[in-house]
Amino acid sequence: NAVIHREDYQPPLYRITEVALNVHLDPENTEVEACLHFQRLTAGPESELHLDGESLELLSILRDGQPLAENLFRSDATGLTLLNPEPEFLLETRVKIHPAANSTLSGLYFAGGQFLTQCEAEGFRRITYYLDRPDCLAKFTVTLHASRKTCPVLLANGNCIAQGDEDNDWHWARWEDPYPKPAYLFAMVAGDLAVQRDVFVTQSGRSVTLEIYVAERDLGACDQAMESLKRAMRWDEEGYGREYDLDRYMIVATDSFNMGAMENKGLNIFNSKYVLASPETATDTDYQGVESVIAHEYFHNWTGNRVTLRDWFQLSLKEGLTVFRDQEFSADMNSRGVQRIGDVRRLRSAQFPEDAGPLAHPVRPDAYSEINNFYTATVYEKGAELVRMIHTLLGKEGFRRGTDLYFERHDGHAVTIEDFVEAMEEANHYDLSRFRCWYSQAGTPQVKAEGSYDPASRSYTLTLQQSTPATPGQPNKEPVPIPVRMALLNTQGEKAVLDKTGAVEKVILLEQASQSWTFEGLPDPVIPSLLRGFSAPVRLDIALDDQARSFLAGVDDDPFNRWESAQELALKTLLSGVKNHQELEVLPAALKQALSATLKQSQMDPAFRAELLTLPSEDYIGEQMPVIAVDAIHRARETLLDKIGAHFHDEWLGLYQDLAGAYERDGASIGRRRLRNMALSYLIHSDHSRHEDMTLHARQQYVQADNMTDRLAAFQLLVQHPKHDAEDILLDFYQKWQDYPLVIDKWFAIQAMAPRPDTLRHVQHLLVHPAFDWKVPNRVRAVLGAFSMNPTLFHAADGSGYAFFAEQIRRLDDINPQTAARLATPLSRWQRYDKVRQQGMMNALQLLAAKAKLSRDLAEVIQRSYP
Ligand code: B3K
Ligand code: ZN
Repeated sequence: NAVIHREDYQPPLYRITEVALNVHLDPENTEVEACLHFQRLTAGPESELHLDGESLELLSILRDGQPLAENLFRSDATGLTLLNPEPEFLLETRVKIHPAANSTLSGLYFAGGQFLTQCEAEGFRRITYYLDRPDCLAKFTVTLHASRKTCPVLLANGNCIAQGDEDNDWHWARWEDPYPKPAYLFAMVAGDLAVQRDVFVTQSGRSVTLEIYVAERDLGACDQAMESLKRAMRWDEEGYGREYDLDRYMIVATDSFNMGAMENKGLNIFNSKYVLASPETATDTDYQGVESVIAHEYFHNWTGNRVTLRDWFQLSLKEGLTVFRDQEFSADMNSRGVQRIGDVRRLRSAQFPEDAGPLAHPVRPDAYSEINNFYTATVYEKGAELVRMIHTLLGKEGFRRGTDLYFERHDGHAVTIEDFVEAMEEANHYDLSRFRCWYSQAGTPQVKAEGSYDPASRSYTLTLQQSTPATPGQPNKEPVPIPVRMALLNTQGEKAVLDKTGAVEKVILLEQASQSWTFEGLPDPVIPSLLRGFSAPVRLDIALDDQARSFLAGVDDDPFNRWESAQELALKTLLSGVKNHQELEVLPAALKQALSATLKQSQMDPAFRAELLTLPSEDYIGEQMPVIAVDAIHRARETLLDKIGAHFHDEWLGLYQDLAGAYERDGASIGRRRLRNMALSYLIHSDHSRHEDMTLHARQQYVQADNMTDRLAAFQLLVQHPKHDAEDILLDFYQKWQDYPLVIDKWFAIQAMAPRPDTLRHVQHLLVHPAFDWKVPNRVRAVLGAFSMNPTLFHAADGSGYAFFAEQIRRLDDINPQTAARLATPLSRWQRYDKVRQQGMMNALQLLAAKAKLSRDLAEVIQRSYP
């Protein structure tokens, strides 16, 4: 498979000024007529023009109205090549495609009775011959034709400018998008859809029609999406001065989608998971997911669409920036501290492992063979952290000056990460030359901190050292500039004055391999609070004793660091329990004290309190070990949960009772449910020592809950309990919710993640359950994706989990290569396990490598995982 290199970028030979499409929609055989106006851009010797095209059946081809002679073009599996093209010409092609047979969900596909498209990254070439690259911007007019009966709704980007009837009960609609755009932002939808409408008045007083298209019976579940959209539109006006630019904004929900959502100009297409939410069917987490993805896709209108990408290596230009924007939006809408903790948790659980394994790549990659494999946690989440660091370095106003200049300069253009960094620099007269290294260098930097207080000079000296481990293709690493937000806390927990300006918090910049700072005029010893708010995506190694950590967990006014200190305390206990299980016989004093303090803080935001009381995940514990000790980690964590459950049994029971309340959707109620469900989980863990059956509480909650958050929490505790028989509950849940695919996905996923010895056998049954569907990615992820995150069963020492998993991925690859490749990535982490498991994982990779007709997507993942 050909590898594409960033350095080889060449501007296009031609531009396409205008595109007119005529699409006759039929599930079996759809015909696409494309009329493209080409203009030569660069002089040069090239006498061929290649148009991308995949799985297209060419029916006819005209140039300037005349059939094109056979010796003037050639077509193959990658597209159409025009020989000796004129400097300017009109090309008309007619092709046939097969939407119902398209299970890849890329290009035009027919699923759930609807026609839908997905063109990012390279799906448009599966619809018609085209210059399918993001730096080719054109104006599109699209005419859709379809049966009025099955497809009463016909949508495409922009404005509907005409429509009418046709013979045989068909009808048509013509859409025009006034903004030139790359083909990856093209979309069309046809089907029998209901719509919820609203209006948003922009800051300049224009009315924008907002439309959410869903199946009729889901009309009642669109409020969260609609409200989030309006909040996002307002927020982008206020925070960035960005106004929406079309008269309508449409969102379509589908159950058949490869990822979360897609920002097509004026016509977003969404996985229904990020649109539909009602209290009975969606958890609080689901509601937050809707809010953030709706905002994310909306923010793309400026960061991605108006200013787009020159080439796919620049992907993080739109994704990193847009993730940063959606994270900040969510922080403004909810609790900033809790939001940051969640964002960092995601970064650490997905991006850090990626950056430490064979799939590591820079935020701006240098090479790929299948671009869809680069929609990664590194490009998205680490990319967002880089933007956040620039924000930290320039300050809020400086950052805004930078984005203003960026939009002013590049509106309507296809640009690079370099252009973004330059705008930031020039608007602020700030030199980011060394910062650029963050974009080109893979791997997570490690920062080692050492500090000492000198009573004689009343000063504190802090030394920071950085190093970045080697990653594939990058054996030697440069130091990167690392902004470290810091404070020094005195023994009363107050922040000490750090300099003559009276600052009590500072951002110091670690640029060298090693640097020291001295802070003077400190009458008492201090404890450092470093990397506040997680100011850089690094691993911080700081030797603090339990007492200092417990102190910070109780008093640090930086919510992230306060949480981090609590995590570190628990982590230390867990790691020593992994090594020697007997260490867990008694709860360590510092941990006990920190937990007890948090349990007493009834004034504290309950969501934050729940964060402080959550133990690090098994994955995170494993991440800290040279070799992930799968079973010992599970055992240690379960034991610690039991101990904490039992020791604070009365407190958990008290919380569980006190926090009961009627369902509301405000932040306080969400936090209350979160903390209460955590109390329930600890209560069940307290069983073992008390010989009382706390699952009765869960059963009662399952039956009585008036919302999905509480019902699902109880359901999960019962189904995943290693000893509890929950067959009746499983059946009941399924019967109640069988008509709600998103809820049934949860039913599948919770079973696949259960740490029970019979889970593999169970998962095998799930794959032949009547509700299982290989063609629906949400369902496949609910079983296979969830199973691959099951820390003990996926990693069963006998290799049964890996072998089973590889078999299924092999099957999926023939149906949906993009999803297969993504799901396969956990196998890439084989180096992190013991020899026996390594062998099991390598066998699985070999089984996949040997597959006939291996997709380019999966081939690349395997090849990089196991070179
Ligand atoms: N831009 C899309 C992702 C497209 C993925 C293509 N394989 C969603 C988003 O990031 O907003
Ligand atoms: Zn995005």
